[in-house]
Amino acid sequence: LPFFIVILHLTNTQNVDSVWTWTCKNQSCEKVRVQPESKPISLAACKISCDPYGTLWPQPTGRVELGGELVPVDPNNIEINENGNENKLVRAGYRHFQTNLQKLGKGAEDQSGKGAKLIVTVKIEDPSQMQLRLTTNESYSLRVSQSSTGSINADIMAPTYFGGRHGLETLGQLIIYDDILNNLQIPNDVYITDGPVYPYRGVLLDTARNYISVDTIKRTIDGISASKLNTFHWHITDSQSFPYVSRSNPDLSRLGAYSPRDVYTPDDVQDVIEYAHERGVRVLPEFDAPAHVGEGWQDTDFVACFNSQPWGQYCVEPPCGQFDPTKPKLYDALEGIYKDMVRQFNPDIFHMGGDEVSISCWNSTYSIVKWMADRGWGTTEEDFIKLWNHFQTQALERFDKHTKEKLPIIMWTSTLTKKEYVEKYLPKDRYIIQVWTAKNDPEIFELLKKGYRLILSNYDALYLDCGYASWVGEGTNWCTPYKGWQSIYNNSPYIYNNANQFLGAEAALWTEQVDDTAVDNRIWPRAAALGERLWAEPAHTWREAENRMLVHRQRLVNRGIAADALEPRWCLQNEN
Ligand code: CP6
Repeated sequence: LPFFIVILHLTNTQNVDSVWTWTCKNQSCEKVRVQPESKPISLAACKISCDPYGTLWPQPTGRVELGGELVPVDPNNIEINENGNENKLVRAGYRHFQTNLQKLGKGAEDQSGKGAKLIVTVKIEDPSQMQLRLTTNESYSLRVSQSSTGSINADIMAPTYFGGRHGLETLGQLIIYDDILNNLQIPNDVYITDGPVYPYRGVLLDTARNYISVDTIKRTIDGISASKLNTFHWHITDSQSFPYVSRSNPDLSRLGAYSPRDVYTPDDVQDVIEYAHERGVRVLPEFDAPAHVGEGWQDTDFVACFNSQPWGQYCVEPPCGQFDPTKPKLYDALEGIYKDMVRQFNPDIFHMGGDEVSISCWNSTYSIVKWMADRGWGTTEEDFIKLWNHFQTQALERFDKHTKEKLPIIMWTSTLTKKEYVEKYLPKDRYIIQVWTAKNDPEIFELLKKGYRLILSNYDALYLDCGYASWVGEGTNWCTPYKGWQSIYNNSPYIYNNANQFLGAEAALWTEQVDDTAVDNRIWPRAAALGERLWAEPAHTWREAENRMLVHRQRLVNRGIAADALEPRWCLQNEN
């Protein structure tokens, strides 16, 4: 008979969550069957009263008072107090806040005239700070209270727009969809002060191994901003394709894109940058060189080893390709691309790649070895490092011609960043090193000892791509096994001495085995785990964050991001 009742329940309700409700007291919750006469509290409501951080992701770092009662709000009755400091950016921030609310309440009953009015005020101390930088203050405070007339006041204060939009994101996360009452609710007595621990919180997307659509890039940016990450690192070119349409050299994408449609036009790039900017996200362009070039450069003689066979002798993945530093006209071509990128992206930091240079590629190119011999150089590793330095110095000089001030340059760890070379060729006041080897690589400790600023992308936790690639070699795993969000959550710059030299970290999705069909679920919700790690540097492990992670994953899905499921839905309905 009990079995029968459950079946009846399931068939009688449209939403399985409605079969159960939760009652919560003193941080402990009990699941009970919904009684028609009892006041139901949904799971999301329970999470607000049961988790010290409610439904928030990432957890705030300052004061967190989530009190009062949950009161119904009317998503169609929101007043935005522009407060005299409105500008285009602030108005966009309000708009995106409202859009996210509409998505949350998609299935909700119309609350017109029923729920409380929500009055949102954002005070930005310095609205003239329009560009996100490493020194930007991203903090905010948020107060939610109910007035005597019943309306809900949400007051956000922030030094910059970038803090203000984090405040709006938090406010949006406080509003929950109650699946039993089928309405939106907000706690009516909240005080939060909040700000990030690390200034650089990134996600890399490779759009060269496979073309990734602008829509998918935008959804990725949606997830980044929902998780209070702040950097979209755009690995926009590589040996396999050149989808970036360069104004100064349109031949590159004409010859190097997978098709005339699989490109990023200046309008596309502009669109992505603006989209990200409004959501508090910097777009960081990478033009990877001198290795990782190839397609697109066919009409030049600037690239060595392109399509060389057997490719394993010249690079780590076909079709190889590496700039020939001895060609003077190469630097004119690079300058054109740098100029295009600086104008379009207006970057505050630039990524010059520098990874996986193959000495044997240069060493097997007769004209290069001869050019070196003419200068009295030999062919030792050190000689090739000198050649590489010749490239890097000239490339940087050309780059610097197009910026007002000298920008910080990011480079991947490589032979050039080894302890015997790094200080000689990459001054630490100019270069930031992005570490991609395993977390216990001794080179990381050397770079810290020397005082470099680092970004952590250790592949044993932060590489999101994975799988078997037949072209790497029979039976060879291209990367370590799939990392769950838990190992990403537990990975921290904090394990190192001098952790303060880490500007932050970045999760990377390389796309040899990924295209539009899988980007969302490879990145999400795992990159959100990095979001909390970098925002809050929590002392606890992933267990304490698990309930909120489940809620956040659902939030990403509500906003149209195809984030992976983490557990059976049963776990969302049952604590622990
Ligand atoms: N492409 C580029 C890649 C990788 C790197 N750079 C890479 C290397 C090793 C692994 C995964 C990705 N595919 N341009 C290294 C920074 Cl395991």
